[in-house]
Amino acid sequence: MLSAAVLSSCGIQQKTEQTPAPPKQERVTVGFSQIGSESDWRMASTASIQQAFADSPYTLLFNDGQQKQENQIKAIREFIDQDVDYIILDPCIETGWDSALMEAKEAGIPVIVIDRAVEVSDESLYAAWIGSDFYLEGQRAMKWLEAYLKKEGYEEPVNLVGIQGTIGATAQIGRSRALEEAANAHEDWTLLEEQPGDYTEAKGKEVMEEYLRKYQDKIQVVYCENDNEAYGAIDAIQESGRKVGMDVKNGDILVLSFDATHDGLRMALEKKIAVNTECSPLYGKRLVKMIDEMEQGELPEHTTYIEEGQFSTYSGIRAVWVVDNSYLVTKLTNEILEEREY
Ligand code: GYE
Repeated sequence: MLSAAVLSSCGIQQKTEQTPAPPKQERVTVGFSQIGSESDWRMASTASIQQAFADSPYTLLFNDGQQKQENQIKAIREFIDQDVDYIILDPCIETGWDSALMEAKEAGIPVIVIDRAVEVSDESLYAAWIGSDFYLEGQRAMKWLEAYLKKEGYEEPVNLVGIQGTIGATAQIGRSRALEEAANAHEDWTLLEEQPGDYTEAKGKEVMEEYLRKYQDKIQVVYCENDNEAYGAIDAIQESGRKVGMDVKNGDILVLSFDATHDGLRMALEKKIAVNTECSPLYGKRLVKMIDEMEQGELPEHTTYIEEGQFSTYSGIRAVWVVDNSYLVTKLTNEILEEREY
């Protein structure tokens, strides 16, 4: 076969079919600044968003901020330069976003904040926020613990340690606050120490090892601010020769966790995590729907909280009360675990 170059060099004109080009339809482009890939939750959030946009008429530009705010700010500026139609931001920490968001606003690009929140001088700097009530999650965990110890007739003093998330992240602020308040509210509870574990398994393990060295057999409860930290803490406890479990009276260390990812639920089924308070990472479809509506000219809700569950194998607590509301606790089963996709 002769190549086009040879044909043209022989002076033979190639005939190309002249079908009229379809009218150019600009695809709506969405820039997504993700925090990083620190946890199973985060991977599930990324997958949910990428999948939903792949199934949508929109083009998603994805940026991984590697857990650094400066990278996320850079990504926002790049999205502005690329003239995207929307920006989705999951902010690693709450503060420091004013100028980047102002630049997006001036460029006429609506910013949808998801999961963690931003603390800005002017709420009109972003179009909408959708995420979890992290303080409530923490309160539910603490209320469950209180009810559990009571039901089990545990009357000794309780020493707790906290492994926090990334300091300054909304999820950390809310969950730590709930722990601190609950410890203050119970005379016989002592919060021995809190340290950040950055939501990672490695850091969770490191912090727990330090706690075990420092406090030895004084610890009854460890409050992990996500599942990956809990996996690390569980490892550290088991390696130290102590047992994780729910039999606090006989020296088990009781582990509380958040997220309720598949592995987190599996460990709850094995009673290594006493109660796992859910935090949903499934933002994808909600975001596509929100953009569909905004494309139709609708204004999104400025603030939306996601409803979440709580799981334990312990059937003695059906619900916990926080202020005036009661929240169901789901008895964890194999079927629930099997249904959990992330
Ligand atoms: O709990 C943790 C993740 O912001 C709610 O971040 C999210 C938290 C989640 O790394 O696993």
